[in-house]
Amino acid sequence: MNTSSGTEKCGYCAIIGRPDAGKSTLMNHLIGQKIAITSRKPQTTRDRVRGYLTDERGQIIFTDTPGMTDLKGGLGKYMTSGIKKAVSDADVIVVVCVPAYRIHEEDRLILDTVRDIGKPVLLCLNKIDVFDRDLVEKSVKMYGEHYGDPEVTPVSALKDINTDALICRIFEVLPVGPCLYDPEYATDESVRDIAAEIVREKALRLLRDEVPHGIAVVIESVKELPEIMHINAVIYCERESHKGIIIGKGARMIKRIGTEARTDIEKLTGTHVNLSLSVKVRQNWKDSASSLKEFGYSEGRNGQ
Ligand SMILES: Nc1nc2c(ncn2[C@@H]2O[C@H](COP(=O)(O)OP(=O)(O)OP(=O)(O)O)[C@@H](O)[C@H]2O)c(=O)[nH]1
Ligand SMILES: [Mg+2]
Repeated sequence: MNTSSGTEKCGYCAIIGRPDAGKSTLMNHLIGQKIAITSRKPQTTRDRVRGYLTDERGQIIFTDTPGMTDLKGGLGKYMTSGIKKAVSDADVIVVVCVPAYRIHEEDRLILDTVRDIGKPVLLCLNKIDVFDRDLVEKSVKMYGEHYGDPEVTPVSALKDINTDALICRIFEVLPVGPCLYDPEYATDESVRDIAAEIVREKALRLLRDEVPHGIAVVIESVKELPEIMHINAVIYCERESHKGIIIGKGARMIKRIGTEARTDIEKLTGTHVNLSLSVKVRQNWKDSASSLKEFGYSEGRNGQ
């Protein structure tokens, strides 16, 4: 997509940080569209997810990543390799932290890891809407001093506070170059992938704690007709008892997951959606190479 004026900027921006810092919420708000799923539960994001922001200054290609923490098992390895790939592809890295009186140990590790890789690193403190001003100011100073970034950007992704300042900072450090993606679109993720993620988000948000991290969603078919899109999805879980919880009494839970997911998919696609959900058990799928592959958590989808 060459619409270059010669001063236009374009490049890749990886969004990294510890689980639950608000990375996916931030990316969605920066690009103005819900591409990445979010929830109160840590380790919501499993895949790298790409979204673009295009304006007269150029194009920022954001990559949202899974929360950086001690990720274990086959799925953990997959998530870690996705973060590494996003960082190595990036022209600029945004590290998302949350205001605190002391620098969180995981933030320290992340900052120490990225500070020496020779790329611009912008630090942002998210969720300022829920912290008092004094703490936010102290945190900005403390993170800035520790990290040598005098311009730590305080933001609220959820309330869209000061996110423009972050966008300005990203454009400042991006290389000059023509836009790489069609400005009409905010992502190159497929409807299939986003639909699977939306179903997983609703399950994450609605289910009891023991179930969510053991689920995967596979879209078995998508059929687009002129007025309606038919989607068949399977929610895989690890145990028979989890299956019962996901379906719920009188199938109430699965119906709720389906209704909420359908509403979001309809918003995204702008068409009516008929979403059929079923639930299957697949024990230990998170450590099974063949199941990980079948569920899309293998080379290719994460670009390794
Ligand atoms: N109050 C407030 N909540 C926020 C803000 N940004 C994100 N959240 C909430 O924080 C929770 C986690 O947000 P996510 O965007 O899923 O966090 P994440 O960093 O992508 O999490 P992982 O994918 O698990 O690493 C959700 O409940 C969000 O609604 C913010 O600016 N203010
Ligand atoms: Mg996330």
